[in-house]
Amino acid sequence: MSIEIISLIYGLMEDISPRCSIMECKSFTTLPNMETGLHERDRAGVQDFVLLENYQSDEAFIENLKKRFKEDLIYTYIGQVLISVNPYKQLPIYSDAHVKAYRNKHFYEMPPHVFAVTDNAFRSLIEENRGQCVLISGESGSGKTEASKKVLQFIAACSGNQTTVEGVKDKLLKSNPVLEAFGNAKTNRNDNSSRFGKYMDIQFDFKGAPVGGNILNYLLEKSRVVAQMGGERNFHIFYQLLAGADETLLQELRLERALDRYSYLTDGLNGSVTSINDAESFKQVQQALSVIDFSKEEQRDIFGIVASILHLGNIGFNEVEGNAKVKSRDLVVTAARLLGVNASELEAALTHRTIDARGDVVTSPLNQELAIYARDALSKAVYDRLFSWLVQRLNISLQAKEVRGGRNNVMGILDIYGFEIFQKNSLEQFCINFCNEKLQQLFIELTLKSEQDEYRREGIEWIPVEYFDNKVICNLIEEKHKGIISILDEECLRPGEPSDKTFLEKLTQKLSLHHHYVCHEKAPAHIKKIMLRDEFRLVHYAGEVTYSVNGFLDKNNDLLFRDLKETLSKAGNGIVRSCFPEKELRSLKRPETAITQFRASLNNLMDILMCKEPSYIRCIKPNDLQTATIFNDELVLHQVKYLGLMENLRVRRAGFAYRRTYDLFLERYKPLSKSTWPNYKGPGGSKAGVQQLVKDLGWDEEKFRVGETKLFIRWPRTLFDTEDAYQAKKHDIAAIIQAHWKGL
Ligand code: AOV
Ligand code: MG
Repeated sequence: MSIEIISLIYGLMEDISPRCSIMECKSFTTLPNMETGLHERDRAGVQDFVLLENYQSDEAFIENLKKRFKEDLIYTYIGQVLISVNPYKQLPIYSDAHVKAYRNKHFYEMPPHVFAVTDNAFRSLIEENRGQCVLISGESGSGKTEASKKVLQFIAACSGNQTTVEGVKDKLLKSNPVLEAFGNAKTNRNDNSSRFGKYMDIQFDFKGAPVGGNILNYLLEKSRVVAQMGGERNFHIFYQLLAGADETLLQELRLERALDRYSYLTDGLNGSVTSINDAESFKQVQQALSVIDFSKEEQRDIFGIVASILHLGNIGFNEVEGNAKVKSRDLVVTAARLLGVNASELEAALTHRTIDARGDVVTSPLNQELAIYARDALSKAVYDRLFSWLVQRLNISLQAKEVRGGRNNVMGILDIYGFEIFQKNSLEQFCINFCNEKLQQLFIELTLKSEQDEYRREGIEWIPVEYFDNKVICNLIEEKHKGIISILDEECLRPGEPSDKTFLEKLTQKLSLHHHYVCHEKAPAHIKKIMLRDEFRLVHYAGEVTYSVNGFLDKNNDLLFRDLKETLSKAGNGIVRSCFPEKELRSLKRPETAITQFRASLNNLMDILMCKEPSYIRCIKPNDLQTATIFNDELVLHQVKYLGLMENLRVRRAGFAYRRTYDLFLERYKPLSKSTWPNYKGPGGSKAGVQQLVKDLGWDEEKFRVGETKLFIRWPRTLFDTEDAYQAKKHDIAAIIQAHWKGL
């Protein structure tokens, strides 16, 4: 065989470039979506904002989103970033047929969809062995959790179907109703609001079948267990249990169906929510628990804990000579029985406090106020630890039996609580909004900054795009020694009599000159009018939020009296016992404050995400009423602005859709020119080879730029044409080879 034919075969087998694989085995006989987008422009706007003529205009941007929203087209791209507008109604776009249609398609071949983003990420993972993460952001109620479920649905539907894999997929899917029951609640923003952050890794084998998973949970808003704002509810599970449990279970738990019997359920919204069917959800939770192999005993313990909290909430106290006395002992007995602890011991622990000061053990009675505090701290701690236990237990069940894929064969999905502004905002909102700042920072790092940095590095002529970098706000919150978190911790640990008030004074003293911190004294008149003396205000990237410092110190200290911990460490309820290990009592180290733990876990999360290839879903809420069809221009524009979507578009528009290293580009497309086939032999290496090649292909100057190490291509169409030419050539070459073999 001639050398030429051998190298031809070699060239064909070397179907290289992972990223080039977007076009492998694909002849674009159908017009790519970018083109369809152009044709459809009038009816339903453009599918990719990059195609928007008036791309600098806010109005044009909103108009496009709105036009599409009215046609039930809720997804639009900015390049590879997916924008999703919550339709607040079920759309017929998530069927198995849709999954099939999006499977193995090039990103731009089909209309924008969360499935397209997932398929793209999934293929990068399998074909290139690059760890992926899907980052979903947007404010409360914008559709993050729903989007994360669609990602999971797509992966489950299009990956392997052996029995073992089916089992894993089932468990992954069933983990959602369980976590939502215990971790979601109705808020004034969202009937099914996530009150915890969730990062889920799905692990695949080398064939692309899911073999396991792992969930990381972030700071549950546990204060909700004991109190809710007007119009809001406690966590779903309490209502589900009361509505859905059969009579036998209710009896066993000593519960009655009427919600108003329980003090922990009567603070906020007293009753049911039309969008929620608690009884039905309870059945799903029970079924899910069985699929995830929770034993009967574990299930009994779980519901025992939930019921015990309802009973604890009803325990009242009298005060006799400054000492708290339990009002109704039978409630203590019931709660103690469900937790599996001694009733007298629980009663004593609720009304006394033991302090062990270097071996000097002193027990003193609590007054009524402190006893209530102790009771609520107990309920919150038990629920919070039950939640973490559930996540750990799910993880055990999801653990991959045997991992044969690479370490990178992992796809992460991040679904956190969205940015929120309530009437009253406390430490919980502060943490949630801080988390959103960090995520925005990551978006900036990974898209705006890194894109511009690459142009600079490659020496591509470039007009920098201005964007707001929220690092300044992240620093204001988390900078060591100077930030709000440090000031809060310092105040919590300080001897003397620190209080929320002294904390606020310190904040103002140290931060009043900061542009993103507004204190009462220095607030402009119109803000001062609406601010109270115990409040401070932060100018977040997504809007201004006024925080009330009431409770900041308590919540951050997160103190559970030793007597209660001790009682629980001996509990007969196995879950309770494992959640309050004895060794915690023996530890002399002061536990880290709530916010410090949260900051550490967030920074850990950022590290995990930084080393993965991200896909972005930016969710937008069309109105504040949770209803379909209303598109509030002003509300949407606000979100578009703070999500940095206009900057995102400008960077994208000014930039180049694709880039390839010279080596990879040349290796693939060298058959398209005589000067590069079978190898480019001229001076200047692959860079010069590529320059020669594109010249021979007749590319005009506007279509590309020559960087230091990469070729930058402005429009996808250019690449599609080249790929089509390559496919045609490949076909011809294959025919030549076949003829050659026949001739032998
Ligand atoms: P969130 O996760 O972003 O809020 P959700 O995903 O819970 O918001 O969405 C809120 C509600 O909007 C859902 O319960 C659905 O009723 C509806 N919804 C969202 N996306 C879709 C969709 N694609 N199709 C149909 N309905 C949808 V929060 O967890 O509060 O930040 O903390
Ligand atoms: Mg959510």
